[in-house]
Amino acid sequence: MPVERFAIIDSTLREGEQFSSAHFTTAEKVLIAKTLDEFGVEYIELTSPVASPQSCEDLKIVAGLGLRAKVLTHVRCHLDDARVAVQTGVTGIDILFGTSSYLREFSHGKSVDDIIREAGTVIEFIKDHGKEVRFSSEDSFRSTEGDLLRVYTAVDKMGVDRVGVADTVGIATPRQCYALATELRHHVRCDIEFHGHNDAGCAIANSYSILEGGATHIDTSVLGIGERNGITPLGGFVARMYADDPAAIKRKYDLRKLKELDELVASLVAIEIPYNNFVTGKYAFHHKAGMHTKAIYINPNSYEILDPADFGLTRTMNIAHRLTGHNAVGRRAEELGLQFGKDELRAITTKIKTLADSGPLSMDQLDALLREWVVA
Ligand code: HCA
Ligand code: CU
Repeated sequence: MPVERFAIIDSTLREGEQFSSAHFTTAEKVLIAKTLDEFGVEYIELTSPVASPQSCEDLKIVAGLGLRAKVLTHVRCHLDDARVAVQTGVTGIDILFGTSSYLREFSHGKSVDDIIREAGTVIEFIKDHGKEVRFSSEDSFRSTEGDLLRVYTAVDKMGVDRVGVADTVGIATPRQCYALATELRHHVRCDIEFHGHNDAGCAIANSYSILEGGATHIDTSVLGIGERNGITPLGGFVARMYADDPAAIKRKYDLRKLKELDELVASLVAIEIPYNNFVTGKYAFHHKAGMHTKAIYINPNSYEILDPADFGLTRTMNIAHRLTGHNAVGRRAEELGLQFGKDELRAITTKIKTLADSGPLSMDQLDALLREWVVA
């Protein structure tokens, strides 16, 4: 997939604000926005200005920072909301309407014709004010395809910049995402955005598949924070795209900022970065078993598709355990300036494995054992 073609809409300051423990102050929003901008996301989406008086103030402040990233806000498909949003200095406005039978029956009670008519008024108003406009259908994957396509086709004709596909409940599969995008490409000329929740663990795969099908914009948040267990995480999505084309991703984004972003947001919402997090998890570049460490010493590509150095990180190796191998032990000995013959190295390795059978060893213990072997 041509990596140049897609853009990231980071929603840490909108979807992310809906995360259980998120409550960003103005200064924190500014810091997150600036760091995202340094990373290079193309868009930053903030909470609706009608959510609260402070939300409106903060939106104006972030929109006025002069960032390279375009600043968006996210509002309901109401003229009242749009009227406030166009006065905040944002580049674009994301509007949202529920098209699924659930939302039509249990939320707003409107027909598809009502939705199209109301969207028309709001879209026209926003365009008249010279703003980018995106129309998204909430809970897209539980909407009937006929309804969805009617709505998207209509808003495309009205001149929206993007239509948004939202997997609000995290039910979509990669195959469905691909199929919907290819179908949509036959009906709309505008860009296609995807917003995917991660309830069933498919958010990154869905984002990737929908791009393959012809989508152009992906919503992310730092660490994936959002409602429930959140949406496509920025770092994981970028890792997926990097795996396709490292050089192109490095040109597009400052990957070395990812750790700072993950740490910043984790601390602001009072969580730890998960141990298995993409790229920035404590063990994301950790190697243990003998077969792995042996190959990593020779060529890191053998067990790493992401080069930690590209993200400003370093790999770690654990060789003090019973799954270790003589190659890794030999390398460690070399690092300590010790030389052993092949047979000796095998004997030392057997000793390490036997010791480690009765409990974990530390690197210090392993180093001591190597040094004592020389003396013995
Ligand atoms: C929600 C709204 C939303 C909107 C996504 C979008 C969703 O909080 O329910 O505007 O594309 O997941 O549907 O975040
Ligand atoms: Cu959402």
